Order: sequence, then C-alpha cells, then structure tokens
Amino acid sequence: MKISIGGLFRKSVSACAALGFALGATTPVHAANLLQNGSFEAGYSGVPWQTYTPAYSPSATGHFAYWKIDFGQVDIINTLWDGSDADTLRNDASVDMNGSLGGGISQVFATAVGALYHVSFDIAGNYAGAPVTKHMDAKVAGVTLPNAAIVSNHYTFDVTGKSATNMGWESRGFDFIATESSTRISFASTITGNAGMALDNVEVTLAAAAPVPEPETYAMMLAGLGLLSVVARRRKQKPAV
Ligand SMILES: [Ca+2]
Ligand SMILES: [Ca+2]
Ligand SMILES: [Ca+2]
Repeated sequence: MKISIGGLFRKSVSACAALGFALGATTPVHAANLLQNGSFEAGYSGVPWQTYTPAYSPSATGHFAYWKIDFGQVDIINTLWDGSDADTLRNDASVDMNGSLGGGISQVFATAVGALYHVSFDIAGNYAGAPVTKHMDAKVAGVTLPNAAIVSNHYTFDVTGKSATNMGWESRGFDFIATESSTRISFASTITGNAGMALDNVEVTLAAAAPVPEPETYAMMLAGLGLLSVVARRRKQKPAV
C-alpha cells in the first residue's frame, strides 16, 4: 500500500483525534442511551416490590421490559425504597439483584465493531438483610461468542447506615470496544440471601463513533513521523552548495 506523506499526516491527525477522544480529552455532546428501560421505570406501579425469575420472557412492557432474567431471582423495587433519581421520594423503580436468592439480568444491543462505548450505572444495596457488603459482577460480551467477555468487573457496596430514603446511590462505569455487531451487557449477583446489590440507571452510550485505530495504524504513524524527522535532519545536514 502506497501512502503519500500528506495522506500519512492526515491519517496521523485523525488517529490522534480518535485517541484523544478515547482518553476523554473531548467531551461528547450528548449520546443517547443504547439500552431500553435502563432506568427500570417501564412498568412502574404502586406495588412495593415484585420478584421475577427466568420464566419471565423479555417483552416491550412490564417492569423488566427489554431485559432478560438469566438465572435465579431478582426483585423490581417500586415503592419499597428510593431509586436513583434526584429526589428521595420512593417514586422510581430500581432492582434488587437478589430475589429470595441471587439472580442475573441482561440486555442485547446493536454495536459497531471497533467503536468505543461507555457503560454507566448506579449501585446501592438492600439494607434490610445480610450480608452488609453486597457483591455483583457486570459483564460485556459479544453475542455470538458469549463466553468471551470483553469486560468483566466486580462491584461491592456497603449498606451500613442506609435506609429506604437514604440509599446512598453511587455511580459506576467502564468503557469497552465492541467486537461484534450485537453486544450483551449482563449483571449478576454473586451473593446468597434475599438482600442484594441494588441497580438503577443503566446506560450504554457511544463514546467514539469512528473505529478506534488498529495497532498497525499507530506503528505506521510512528514510522511515518520517524521517517519525516530523518528526512528533516538529512536536509539540515546537507551542506549548502
Ligand atoms: Ca429508576
Ligand atoms: Ca425517588
Ligand atoms: Ca430481595
């Protein structure tokens, strides 16, 4: 492949821009949530809480609309405690990752291979039961190779001093680069009992639309810059005639 110096320079500039973006040097204007019902408000009702199992089928309506219950049991919490919205009223839904035992939920969304995505979500915990420290895994993986996790992170939350109107919601997040056109995000409790990690406001947003440069691009870019400096040095050293 033949690349002109000008072309190489333009490629380098775009690669640097993409890198800066990936490192957070540029703040995205506004990116839409790629998940449906990430706030779990779809089926909000006056029912304090309700338990769900894998028998629940994903649908466009109800508490867990668009989500799949992967295993065990999870609770939707409506009025039992305050979700992660701005107020402290018990008027928004969230999830207890343990029904009467630990459970898991997931959702599949479309991705562009090589693009950078940002995941964010809020965590708290069911203060009404043991253990004091709640545990949960968050995983992102391609759909056709579901066991090949791109990202697998473990989270903990201590419920000491927490209550229905003082949940102490905290934000967590991570980035990933998509490897397939469909990606699955999953959350799984890793503790037993009926009081688990609380989860709300799950968002996945596109952080860098352009494919993140391949390592070869960086090698080519660095080689190109090295070549330019050698040329510049040689020109300086060349005696005037
Ligand atoms: Ca919510
Ligand atoms: Ca609220
Ligand atoms: Ca529960």
